[in-house]
Amino acid sequence: MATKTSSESATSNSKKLGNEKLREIHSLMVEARVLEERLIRMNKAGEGYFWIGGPGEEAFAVPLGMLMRKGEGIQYDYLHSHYRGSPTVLALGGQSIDAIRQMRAVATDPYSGGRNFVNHYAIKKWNIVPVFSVIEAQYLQSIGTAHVQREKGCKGITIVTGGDAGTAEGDFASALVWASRPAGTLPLLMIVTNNKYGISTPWEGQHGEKNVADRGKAFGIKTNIINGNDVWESWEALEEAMDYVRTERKPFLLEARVSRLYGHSSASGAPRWNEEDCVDVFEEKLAKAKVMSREEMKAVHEKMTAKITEAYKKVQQEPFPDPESIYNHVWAEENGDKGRDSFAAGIGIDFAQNPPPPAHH
Ligand SMILES: Cc1ncc(C[n+]2csc(CCOP(=O)(O)OP(=O)(O)O)c2C)c(N)n1
Ligand SMILES: [Mg+2]
Repeated sequence: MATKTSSESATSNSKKLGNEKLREIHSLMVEARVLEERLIRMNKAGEGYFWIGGPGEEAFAVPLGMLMRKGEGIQYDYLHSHYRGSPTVLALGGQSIDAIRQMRAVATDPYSGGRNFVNHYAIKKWNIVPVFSVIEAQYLQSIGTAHVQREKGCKGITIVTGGDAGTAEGDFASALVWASRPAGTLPLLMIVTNNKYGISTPWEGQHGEKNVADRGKAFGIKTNIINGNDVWESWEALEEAMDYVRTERKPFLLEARVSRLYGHSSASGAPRWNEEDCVDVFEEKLAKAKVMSREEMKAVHEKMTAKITEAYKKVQQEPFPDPESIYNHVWAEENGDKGRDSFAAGIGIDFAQNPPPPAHH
């Protein structure tokens, strides 16, 4: 049997996904990358205290956003994302300017009003649950929305993403148990993007198991391990896993091997690493399959660079939060200040006597 050349398999793959869809994926991947590179530069220039984000996960994270059933409430999919999900948020329709706002911590940041790290999204109208910095706790939180979706017989599913090192946390192990109980299996797609590092600690010294996904097998959970740097492989694996969870109402554990192109975060200096770049890989295949010419790709990069630069300049003119807003959104809206005041009374604090500190900007 003749083996396919990489050009031939790129062509057959492209047919399956369709040229228009491939161009859309390319555009989103480039926008996500240009955005993250701008965020890194902002941090290095002192415009934002900390950077962490998703460059290297685009080939997997863009298809994830495109394939989700987007909307608000339990009939739609929930996303409990980790802090590398910016390509997914863009693919769902999120605006890159909002990430720049959160980076600069301005009041116009719609996710946290300028109060949280960058790439800590929260978009209620699309079921994007607030991202938090405590790693892997999102796996346990995801049990909650998946449980409600199971109880109510919904079409919606719950999707949770996290890193490889975090799977050492008990929260991940508990999520495997809760998702797979035979008396109440959950419609939960558990995703681990494995970049083989937890900050500066390499995978090899920390994991007795060969693959994270293998841990699902002990619980009867369906699993798959894929090359998350490949758009087609990611798309197909996600489609299959989502279909399974949606129709069977059972969990699926998907491990995507990805690159970490700028190290862990600004805490490690965010230098460019010499790892496989999924945008380069994708462009090579698109060119070979004649889906896009190199000139067309260059035009996409230029367009996105101009878009992000314009957004960055706009954000520079936007105000920082009023110090008085420091306690906003800490309590559920219906409790408002009463929630704050009864909490304060409980611990013996009078907020009127302890106003927020003055602004330092
Ligand atoms: C509960 C908890 N422990 C430790 C940390 C510090 N911390 C932040 S990111 C990180 C490593 C995460 O590695 P991994 O899960 O592989 O995700 P990656 O950053 O590689 O995508 C650690 C230990 C934290 N944020 N929360
Ligand atoms: Mg990792």
